[in-house]
Amino acid sequence: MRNELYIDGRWVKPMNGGTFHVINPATEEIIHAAPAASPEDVEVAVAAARRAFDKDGWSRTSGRQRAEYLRRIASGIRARLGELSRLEVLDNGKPLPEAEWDIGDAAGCFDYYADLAAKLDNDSEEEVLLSDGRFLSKAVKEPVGVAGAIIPWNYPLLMAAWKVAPALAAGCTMVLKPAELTSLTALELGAIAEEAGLPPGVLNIVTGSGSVVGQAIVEHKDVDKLAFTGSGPVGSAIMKTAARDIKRVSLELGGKSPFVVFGDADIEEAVEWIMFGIFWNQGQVCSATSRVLVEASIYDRLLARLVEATRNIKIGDGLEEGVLLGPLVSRKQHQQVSAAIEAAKATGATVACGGKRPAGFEKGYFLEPTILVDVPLESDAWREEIFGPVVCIRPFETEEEAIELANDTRFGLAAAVMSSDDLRAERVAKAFRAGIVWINCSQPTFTEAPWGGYKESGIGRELGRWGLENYLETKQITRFVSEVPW
Ligand code: TXE
Repeated sequence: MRNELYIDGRWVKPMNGGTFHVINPATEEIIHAAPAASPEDVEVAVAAARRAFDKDGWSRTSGRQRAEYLRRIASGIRARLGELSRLEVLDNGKPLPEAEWDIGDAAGCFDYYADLAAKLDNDSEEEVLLSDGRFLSKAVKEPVGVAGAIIPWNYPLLMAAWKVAPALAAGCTMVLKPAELTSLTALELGAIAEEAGLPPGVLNIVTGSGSVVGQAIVEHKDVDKLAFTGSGPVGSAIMKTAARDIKRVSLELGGKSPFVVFGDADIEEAVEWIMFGIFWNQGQVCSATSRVLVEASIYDRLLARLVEATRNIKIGDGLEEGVLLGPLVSRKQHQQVSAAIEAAKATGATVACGGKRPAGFEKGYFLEPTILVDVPLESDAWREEIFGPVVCIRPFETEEEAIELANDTRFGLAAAVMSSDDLRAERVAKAFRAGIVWINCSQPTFTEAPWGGYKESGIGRELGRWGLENYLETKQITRFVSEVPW
């Protein structure tokens, strides 16, 4: 485990010598003292990124050259998949198979953007047809500059990959700040970038608190673009500060995503997808389908099966074989989610199963997977993101009512529908006001497909070619070619 920051291609101690504790959420043990950067460290990191972009010429390298580095980073991640996955479990708590999945995906993300970087060599210029024949015009894609990335703790390395890979592919340089709860694998990414021979300053990794290190990145005049994934209030504050010098922003914030199950859906399959949609990663997923709406005709049967299956979920340390639900990431998260369950009960909701610390777990931030019914529509439990293994479920009578209930939220990240009637599923998918919609499934995520939210769930899209666009500017170059005077 590393105790230095990765700045300008070197490993350095924070200037003020600061550290913070890394806690294993399964045991509550302090496992490491991670480096706490200061605003002065951010200053050096941004200066290095600026120099690498402007003077050292990363922005002028060919896409093919950048693709080489990205592929080497992908191989570096794959070569250390086992070690990185274990670190992720120690830091975040998730079950090991989930961590392995994430790390493999992170490597895939670098490979994918390597391909797009190479393609940019041919795709970055596009002829623009003008009505005035005296001129020739083209639109040219160029990297936006120095990007600052601030990421959350639920998918530590994967969220870093979602931002670092497209930024570097586009020709941007970057200062990355992981969440203070999960810094370990982000620092390892620095070591992998170093081994890949990435030029100094192209990727800088500064760990520490949001209000100090994150804020310093957000406020820095030499940062051209900010990419953030995290809570709504912090996203909103970042957008406000970014407005001061018109920084580009992309934000991926929370959600309260609905899952609509019609009476003609297969109940067993629906139960599987609902569980995947809310209990994977302990429900700490921005797109978690936390509000389930079930057609009244199958509601009782589906609820009974869901409760039965949920009670069978094996809870434990993420490193233990067969565990499907690990601890929440931190004491604070455990307290918040537990408080949300208590508040739901106080508003009249009933706990159909779960709702408390599991028996036999005195230590660790463990919480039973929880199903809430009779949740009032105006209550926080129905309207606010809980970000834990807690699902609210209620019946509906008509398609119209289901759509209305699904869209009655200030969020719009994801939504899902299950029905054996393809036309209906397609109709409902189109009616959802959400950036990601799943039909007859929930949560599958693809590096190639756009990811991002409507409404208060964010702005901009990550992944796919849309993710690359986040880090590109479009320049018009027009040439006068006519003999004819003006
Ligand atoms: O988020 P924060 P937290 C939601 C979820 C969760 C809640 C709180 O509901 O319960 O947010 O989680 C950095 N300037 N999501 O407190 O604070 C911080 O260091 C710059 C949804 O962990 O938003 C971290 O790196 N940066 C979400 C990152 O922001 C600041 C994933 C996210 O932390 C900062 C995580 C500041 N002033 C939480 N303050 C999703 N969309 O997936 C904090 N940070």
